[in-house]
Amino acid sequence: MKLVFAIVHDEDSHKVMEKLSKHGFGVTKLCSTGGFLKSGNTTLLVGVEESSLDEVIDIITKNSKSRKQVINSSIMPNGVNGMIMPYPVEVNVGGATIFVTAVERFEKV
Ligand code: 2BA
Repeated sequence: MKLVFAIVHDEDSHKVMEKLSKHGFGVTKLCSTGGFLKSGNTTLLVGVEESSLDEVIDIITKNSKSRKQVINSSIMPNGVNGMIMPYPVEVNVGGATIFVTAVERFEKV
């Protein structure tokens, strides 16, 4: 058995969960925060048999969009009396960041 951790955009999470459930996969949603943007995203946990792993990754990939997001980074420009100026930086976020780990033991009691 494998455990899939998929970090997706909040706006995609509902659709991804719906499709996974429709295909019979169990899924748990965790609210998470990215270290770089410091804004909310969603981490989905999916426990799955190895034979269905590709199907799960395919569903997540097909339903997670890539987006551009702008953050204000602070820089100290030369010659402006040491003032800190906000500087917009554009980054590409997602589709999805996916980790797959082995499950040593699985119990449902
Ligand atoms: P954040 O850490 O908020 O990162 C958002 C986006 O900012 C990233 O998108 C990436 O394009 C950019 N970014 C991240 N760190 C950067 C840096 N040091 N310099 C420049 N740009 C940077 P994604 O790569 O699609 O990642 C989306 C979210 O997935 C991340 O949100 C984080 O929550 C998670 N993630 C990504 N890689 C991870 C990893 N190796 N381990 C754990 N979580 C990860």
